[in-house]
Amino acid sequence: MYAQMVKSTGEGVKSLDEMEPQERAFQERINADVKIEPKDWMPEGYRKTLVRQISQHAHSEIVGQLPEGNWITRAPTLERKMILLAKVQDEAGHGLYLYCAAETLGVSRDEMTEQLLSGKAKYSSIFNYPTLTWADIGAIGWLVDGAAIMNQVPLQRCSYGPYSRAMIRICKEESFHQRQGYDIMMKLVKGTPEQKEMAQDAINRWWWPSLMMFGPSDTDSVHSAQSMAWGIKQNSNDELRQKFVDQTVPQADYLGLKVPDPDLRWNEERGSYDFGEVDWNEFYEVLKGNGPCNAERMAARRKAWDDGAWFREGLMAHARKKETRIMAAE
Ligand code: FAQ
Repeated sequence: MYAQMVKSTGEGVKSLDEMEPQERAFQERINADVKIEPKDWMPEGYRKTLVRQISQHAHSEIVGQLPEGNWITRAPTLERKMILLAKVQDEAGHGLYLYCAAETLGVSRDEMTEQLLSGKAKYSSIFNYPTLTWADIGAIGWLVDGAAIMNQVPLQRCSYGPYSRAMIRICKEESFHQRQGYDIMMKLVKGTPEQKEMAQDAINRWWWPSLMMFGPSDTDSVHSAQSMAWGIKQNSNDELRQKFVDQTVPQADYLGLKVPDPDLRWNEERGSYDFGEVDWNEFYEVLKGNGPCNAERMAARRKAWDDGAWFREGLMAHARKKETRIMAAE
């Protein structure tokens, strides 16, 4: 049984024998690959873990519009502007599906936003880095969406139905995003020496932050063991990071770009790449709010929330009026 398997690596994960009957029945459903739906009984920890992960994922999609949105007016051609605009709109849509999925767990969108603005909820570390050149838009599509797909394809099999179904739609769009990023990189490496240099500079700056997207190493991951036992996560952070490196290094080779890792080498025995240690100090500093763009991103979200206050108030007033009219007619 999966739950017992996880116990050997994860402290605090109960085995089936240690569970009360209701919790045991719940775990057995998960072990049998039956989806959990909003009205089903679930342990409070399962609900909280999902709210945390899904809302943080939703916030990431929304905050993730900012670094790319920055380039919409500066994209080099009309076609590139249209593609980038569509991509950024897709990210907004992903955020909305995910907020809706989290709402099925009894948390409102306003509460989730308040948690983001108060610093209680996180969003992905990757969006705290600046987009300095057009090549960064290529690198985001190729590396950031590439890492996002690697992480999100297994989430399509998440045990919670609404999250799993949202991920199926999102993954379809993410693969277009990854292709458009790679296409930008292809154009740049085939261009002038300056353009190729710009592409190399972008991979130099985005490579390590992309590896950080998968989260802390397995030994430091707080939630993995329980999340895997609950079928929320299917793979550990390090497993997915390794898969991403194995998939992406040949793509960099094809582009003629150098991955900025002196320790990167093919390991014949393991059939995958050995790679250097992520700078975990940098990762945790970004999580604490000390990344290059944390303050700017949060200021943008706060401004959007404040600017929308009149609209939210208007909607509520309209809903109240409508309700009063319906009640008066009854
Ligand atoms: N950044 O115990 P674990 C995208 C936090 S979407 C910030 O391993 P878990 C699309 C973690 O929350 C990108 N915080 O946690 C796009 C926890 O803190 P907490 C977002 C991070 O949840 C592309 C603590 O560290 N994707 O890119 C990060 O089991 C282009 C301990 O970590 C998702 O959210 C990080 N990188 O595993 C959009 C996917 N890593 O909550 C626009 C869904 C870890 O206790 C443009 N999420 N932390 O305060 C997941 O798969 C998981 O939540 C992980 C982390 C794998 C991110």
